[in-house]
Amino acid sequence: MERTLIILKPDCVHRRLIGRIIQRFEDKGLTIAAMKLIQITPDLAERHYAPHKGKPFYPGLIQYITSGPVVVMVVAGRNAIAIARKLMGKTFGFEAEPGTIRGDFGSSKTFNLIHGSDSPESAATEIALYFQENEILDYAPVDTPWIGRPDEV
Ligand code: 3AN
Repeated sequence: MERTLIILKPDCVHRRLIGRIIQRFEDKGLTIAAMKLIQITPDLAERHYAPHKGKPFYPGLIQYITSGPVVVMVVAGRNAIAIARKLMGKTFGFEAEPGTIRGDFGSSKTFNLIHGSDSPESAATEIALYFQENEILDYAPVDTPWIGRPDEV
């Protein structure tokens, strides 16, 4: 099953949107395989956002992601990475389509509510930054047979 790292960023936690946003992942049929509330340290933030180091928005990004509690989750399911990115919408709230998380809950460039891995490689790297393998639970919710046939073409 494909896995992706999702972070509900500090604006999401402060604005009490955790439940409503997690609901969208559940509604879509994805599975929460791991979840915790943490405060990201500057050191961890720098490792997570290493690919963006040197970009003009990098200092603000580190400041934002370390500014308050976040919810980190491993979300699993077939095509979990692409599905999560579609649920999130475009990076900036003012460009994201209505119906998406960013499109419905924000209009800012900086405060964009949520992170989701953008490829299987970054998902593996990012998940390892936040979770030990034994913290990630491998289980099949009872509705799994009705979420999608494994042999569908
Ligand atoms: P996404 O989160 O949609 O994958 P990326 O990977 O292009 O977006 O950027 C990573 C993060 O960097 C974004 N989530 C956003 O918080 C931040 N970011 C990217 N570009 C800007 C920008 N021009 N101004 C402020 N923050 C930005």
